[in-house]
Formats: sequence, structure tokens, C-alpha cells
Amino acid sequence: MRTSQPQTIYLSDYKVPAYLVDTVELTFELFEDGARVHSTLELRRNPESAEASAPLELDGDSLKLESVALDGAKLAASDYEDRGDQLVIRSVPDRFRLTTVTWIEPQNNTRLEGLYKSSGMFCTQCEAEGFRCITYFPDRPDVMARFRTRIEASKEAYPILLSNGNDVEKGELENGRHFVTWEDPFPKPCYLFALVAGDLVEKRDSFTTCSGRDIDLRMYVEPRNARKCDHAMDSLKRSMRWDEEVYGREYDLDIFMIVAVDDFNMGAMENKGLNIFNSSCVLASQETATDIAFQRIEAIVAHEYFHNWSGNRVTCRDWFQLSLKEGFTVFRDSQFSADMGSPTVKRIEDVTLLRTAQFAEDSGPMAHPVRPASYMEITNFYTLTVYEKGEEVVRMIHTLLGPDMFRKGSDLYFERHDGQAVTTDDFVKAMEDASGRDLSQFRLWYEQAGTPVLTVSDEFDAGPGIYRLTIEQNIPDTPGQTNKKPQHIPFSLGLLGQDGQPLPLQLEADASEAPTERVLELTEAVHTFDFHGVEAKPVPSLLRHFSAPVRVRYPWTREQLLFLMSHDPDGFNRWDAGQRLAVDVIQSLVGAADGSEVEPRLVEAYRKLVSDTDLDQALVAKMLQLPSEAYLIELAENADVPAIHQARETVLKCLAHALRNELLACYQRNLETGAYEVTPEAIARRSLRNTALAWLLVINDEKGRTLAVSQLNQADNMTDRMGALQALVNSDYEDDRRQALDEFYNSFRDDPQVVEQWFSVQAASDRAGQLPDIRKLLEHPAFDWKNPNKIRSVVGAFAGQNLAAFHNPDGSGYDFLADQVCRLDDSNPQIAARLVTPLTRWQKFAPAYSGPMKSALERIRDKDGLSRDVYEVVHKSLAG
Ligand code: B3K
Ligand code: ZN
Repeated sequence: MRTSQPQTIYLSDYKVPAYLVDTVELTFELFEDGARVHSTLELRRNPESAEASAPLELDGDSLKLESVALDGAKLAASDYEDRGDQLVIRSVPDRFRLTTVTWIEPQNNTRLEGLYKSSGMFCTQCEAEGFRCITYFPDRPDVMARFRTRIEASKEAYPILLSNGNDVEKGELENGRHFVTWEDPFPKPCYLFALVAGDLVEKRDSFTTCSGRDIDLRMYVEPRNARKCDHAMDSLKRSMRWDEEVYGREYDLDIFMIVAVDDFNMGAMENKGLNIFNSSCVLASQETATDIAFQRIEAIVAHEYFHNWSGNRVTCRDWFQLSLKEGFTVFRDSQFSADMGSPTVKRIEDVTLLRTAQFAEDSGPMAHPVRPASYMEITNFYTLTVYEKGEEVVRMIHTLLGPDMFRKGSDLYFERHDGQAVTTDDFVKAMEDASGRDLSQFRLWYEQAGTPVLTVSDEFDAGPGIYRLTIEQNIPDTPGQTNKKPQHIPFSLGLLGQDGQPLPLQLEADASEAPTERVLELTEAVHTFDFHGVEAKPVPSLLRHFSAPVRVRYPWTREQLLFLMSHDPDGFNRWDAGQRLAVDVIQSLVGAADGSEVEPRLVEAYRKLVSDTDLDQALVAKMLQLPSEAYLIELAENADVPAIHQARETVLKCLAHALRNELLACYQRNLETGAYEVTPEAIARRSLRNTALAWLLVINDEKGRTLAVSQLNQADNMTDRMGALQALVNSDYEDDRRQALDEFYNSFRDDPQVVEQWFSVQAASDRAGQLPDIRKLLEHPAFDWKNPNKIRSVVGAFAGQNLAAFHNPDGSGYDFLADQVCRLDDSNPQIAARLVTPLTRWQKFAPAYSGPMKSALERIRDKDGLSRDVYEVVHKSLAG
């Protein structure tokens, strides 16, 4: 057991830094057995700090200090204190130069924070607190400095040497070494520092900005990946143009670089001018990446690029403000993706993630506000709440202000705070000042955790023709927060007449021209709205576009849902009505006797959908997806996963049997005729035919099997190949499954990004991914405990997606996960803490499951020398 409890850091303890850093000069000497880092900081006391005589305290982690000098004079050991995690110098002048030399071992850095090695190259990850693993520094985002970085390394092994900004000098050194010096003219916090050294190929392109400046665009990848860069490069150019057009943001440096690395803890990082990406989030080709990967890459490239303004030029004052840059940037990237494809489909995808995973987080023991008030380990707070709910909060401001005022607000924010480290409050203030709107109550969205529940009831009074809607809001208690205040909620709605036509929403008896969609603003615990001039009881279309991250409770009848599914002019609510209906049908079958009937009206509604060629095919493809097991669990109390799994399978099989002919027709209708394209239409076609295939194989249809085998062999792209593989893997055709998996592996064994997909298609399947299979995957030669992608694609996919197998009533899935968490805790605590997530939800499950889940958590808790990362997650989960 840990002997001391990790410290909790509180937002309320924030103090301005006692010292500021004007410039940083770094020299890296890179070797195979380590790296020497020379750092020279120009420091001065912060005039705004109340602590006039505070000692200088610099953060450090796993550093070997070789020397310290102040204004050129070497300090004796008695002049400073090396506390391990801090270098403290008690007496310093008001302004001085501090030089330190430290020795680090990137080759042994398995945490992948700071400077480390990945496939033979050196790379860095400094957000949030990785810079302190490189050198002593005030490692906090409100210390912004100008960096100059010289990198020295073997020229043969590391011909490419990169850092932020512009390369200002390069040359040869003795012993086959060379150097490059980089200078970044923009002051930045150290979390945006980056360095890369490796044997990489360069792909070049260029972009002319709105003011006519030519920007050099460069991608650096390992030679074998040279043909996988085009999509990211095109996405980058589209993002740069979009940010100019939609937000008026022009790129500021002369060079923009992207590097792909295989070992990376998350998706990508927005280092100034030098974005570093997880290979799986940037490399793509038709043969190796699915449509989903293509779309994800476009979104992540955009996200990191957009951070150049929302995050880098204007950064966070402290890490409690993380959503300032993340929530806003996710909002920007989702607007971008909506503009590049189908806005409705993008909204459906975002809401699916939010409702499935963020709502679960918000109702579990780790629930926290968008702006948390405390943390032990900041890495644990890169959460769905900070990112996705944070996005929704910005989206609600956009809805309340309207697009023009929102743009005025963002212009003001960027202008007012350029070069500063600020707070979410500063963001809201800029929006208020630009629009004249009062957002004081709205700010509660940043402070209060928990998903608001809106209970809606209605009545119709035929006499005066009034339809009355009553909306009550409740915000559930979350750890440390009770009795919450009502929040300011934009609630978008429409009403449909019995003929399916939208009704004018007349809020006053005498209003003449009323719109057919309105945004109601909820600010009180209960509101009543009277709609006048209504002739017959309408069907309400509530929370259109998902205008707020809330749960809506309304006693929908199946009849109403079917009506909305085919009449709602809001595509999002059409989809949502279909989901609600399917949820209702599946829920009614949980625990029901074998052979119970599946609602025939659901079957007929799906029959109509599979055959519908008039409706947007991308929307049809989404509407055909049944609610996921994860979502059904989120909606359940005392969830019994195998029973939920069974009920969902029953519905799926019933639909597949009943619609077999329509599915075959849908498959044929959507066969590819021309060349492969990544357009919304082509993506929808592939999605429809792969859904048809998957459904046919769920019922072991012979024709489906033949189609799957030939699609697998003939496909010219990974979406179709993976669609066929997945369908076979999830069928009962065991021989075909084995053969398909072996052949697939043999064709792609040299491509790590494809091997990761191969791992996860098995780990996520209840047929191919039972625990003994998973253990075999861990023994597979392509599995690598040091590579986070591999860990996620086996252990993460098993515990996060293969829910019936993970929740095996014998508890073996939980024990397995606890073992892997303990194993990873020493080498990569960040990844270990992420993997714990499925166990943290233990209270959600029926006692037969929650007990063993809790025991697994306790076993992790009792591990010797538990990391701070895992400690925080496990202790909070057990307490909550
Ligand atoms: N800002 C990074 C995330 C860093 C995570 C550090 N543990 C990627 C992003 O959100 O753009
Ligand atoms: Zn981000």
C-alpha cells in the first residue's frame, strides 16, 4: 500500500506565479544512453505576486541534476535544495539568469511523458506536466516564455531535428553529429514545447493565408508511412481555410509541422507549430484506414490546428480551466466536421458519445464539473466532461447568442486575451460583453456537476385551443455537491400537427407570425408555456438538435415515437425518436421469456428505413443502428448486462429474420460502382451495405456468408474489408471466422495501424473475444505492453466494448482487468488509470456484478506503490 496519500490541489488555492520567465534557451545533447539538457532561463520576480521574498521553486521529475549556475556563477550544493520534485533556491535577486544541466533517460521512459523514444525516434509530450521531466522549470501554464532550442544528435540516426517555431541555424559537429536551432517568436507555456529527432521522411505542401502569406506545411513520418499522409495534409489545408472563414483566424508562423509517432498516450498534441500525432490518428490510406478513421483523422487534425488560437495564442491560467481550450476547440472542430459533411449525422455521433459515456461519467463516482474544483492528478481530468460536456456548454452559448453575436464574442475574446493565460470566466465575459447578454446564471454550467433532468408534461385544452407544456428541471447530487441551483438551459422545440405538419408556436394569444421552431430559455425549477391557436393535441418534438446536455423525460407513446420517426423535420429528433422506440422495445424484453414477441411496429418501421431511398442515406445509415449495449446499460438501474445483451440480440435477430429480403436488396443497391471516394454519400453507401451484411450474419444467413467472404477477398478499401471481417467474426461460422482472421493478419502484419484494428475486432466480439481468446491475444507476437494503442485495442476493447464477456457472472473479466491495471501501473500510470474506468461504474450494476467489481477495485487499491493516477480513480470510485 502507498504510505502517503497524494495531495489534493484546489482551484481556490490559485496564486499568481512568484517568478516569471522571459526567455528559455535549451540545448539537448541526444545520445543512446540518455540526454543532457542545458537550460538557461531569464527570470524575474512577478510584480503581481504578493510574496515579495518567496524562494524560487522549480518543478522537476525524474531528473538528475548535474549543475546549477546563477548569473554565470556555479552554485554550491548548499545554495540550493534538490527535493526530487522541486529545485529550491532561497535567495535570488529580482532579475537573474539561471542555468541548469540535467541528465535524463528517454530510452527508459515508459510513461511517455516528457522526452521519450518511440520506434527509434525521440519525441516529447509535455501537456499537462511533462516538461518537468525534461528540465527544472515553473511547470504551470500561466508562465509564458519565448523558447530557443538547439538539438544535437547523430546525423545518421537522427537526420531530422525539430522543435517549435522556425529553424534559424544548423550545422555539423564532430563525431558524425549535427545540430539544428529553432526559435519560437511567440511566448508560450512550457506544456506546448516539443522536440522530435528521428530518421523521418518529409512530405511538403503549402498554404496561402487570407493575407497572402505562404505557409510551409510539412509532415514527418517513418519512411514506410510516406503514402499515408495525403488525407491529413488535405484535412489540414481545409482546417486552415475554415478557421479563416468562420472565425477570422489566420495562421501565425511560417511553418506548420505534423509528426506521426507510434507510441503515444492519447490522440494528438497541439504543440506550437509542431503538432505530434498518434500514428493511428493521422496516417490513412484507402487500403488501411476505414471511413471512420478518415473522419476521425480529419477531425483531430482540425482540432489540433484550431488550438493554435484556442489554446496556444490564448491559453489556460491553470489546469482547472482546461475546458477553456478543450471545450471551445471541440466545439470548433465539430462545427468544422459538420460543415465538411452532414451536420445532422455529426450531431448524432456527438450526442451518442455524450449520452453513452459522458452521462455515465456524470452520474458516477468520478463526476466533476466542466471546471473542476480540485484534483489529485490532472491527467485524470482529460475527461468526457471537460471535453464533450465542455463543448456542449460552448454550443449552448452559441445557441443563446446566435451565430453573429457568438462570432463577435469570439473575436473579442481572441483580441482581448491574445498572449494571455486566462479562465473560463474570461471567455464567458467576452461573450457577455460582445452580446450584451447576461450569462451569470449560465456560468453554473461550469460549476455544477451532474446531468440535469428535465421532466416534461403536457395538456391540451380544446376549448381555447391551448397546448400547455410544463418543464421541471432537477440536477442530481454528485460527489461533494448537493442541492443544486437551476441552470440556464436553451430548450429547442417544435410541435407537429396530426397531419405531420409543423405548427406555428404562438406563445401569446395575439401573436401573428409565429415560428415553427423556438428556443425556450429555462431558468427556473419549473416553467409553463402556453401555445395558442392549436386545434388538436400536437406531438411535441422536444430538445431539437439536442440543444442542451440534459436528459428529457416525457411519457412518449410508441405511436408518438413512430410518428416523429417519419415526420419530424428535425433529422436529429427523427433519429432520436427511433432510438427511444428501440430502447423501449429492448427494455421491455430484458428478462422476458424466450420467444417473446418483438413489437411488430418497430419491425415495420425498420422495414421502411432499410428500403427508404428518399431520405438522406447517411441519416438512414445512422437510424438503422440499434442503441448500443453501453447506452442501454447507462439507461438502466441495477444493470444485468447478460440480460440486456440477450434482449438486444433478440431484437436484432428478429429484425434480421423479418427483413432478410430487404437487407439483401439494400446490400445490392449500395454496391460500389465507381472508384473509391471518401464523400458523405459514398460513406453512407458503405455503411448501409456493411450494416446489411452484419445483420445477415447475425442470423447465420448462407447468402450473407457468401457475400461477406467475397467482399473480404475483393474489397479495395479497409471499410469494406473490415465490414466483412467484423460480420464474419460476429457470426457462428467458426471456420470462416478463423480463416478470415488469419488471412487478414497475414496480409497486414507489417502495418501496426491495421494490426490494431485486427486486435480490436476480436477483443470487442462476444464470439471471438471470450477471456481465453483475450489472453491469447496478449501473447501474440504483435502485442506490445509498451504501446498504448495495442493495450487499448485488446484490453480497452474487451472491457469497454465486449460487455457481455467482460461482465461474465463469474467475475473473471473484472479480475483480468485488475491484473492488467496493476501490471501497467508501474510502467504507464496514465494508461493504467484510463483502463480502470469500466470498474469505476460498479454501483450501476446488479449486486451479482457490483460486488465482484468492487472487490477488483479493492485489489488494485491494495497494490504496493500505487501511482497517484490510479490511486485517485480507485479511491474516489470506492468512496463514491
Ligand atoms: N491537448 C492534448 C491532450 C493532452 C493530454 C495530456 N494528458 C490533445 C488535445 O486535446 O488536443
Ligand atoms: Zn484539445
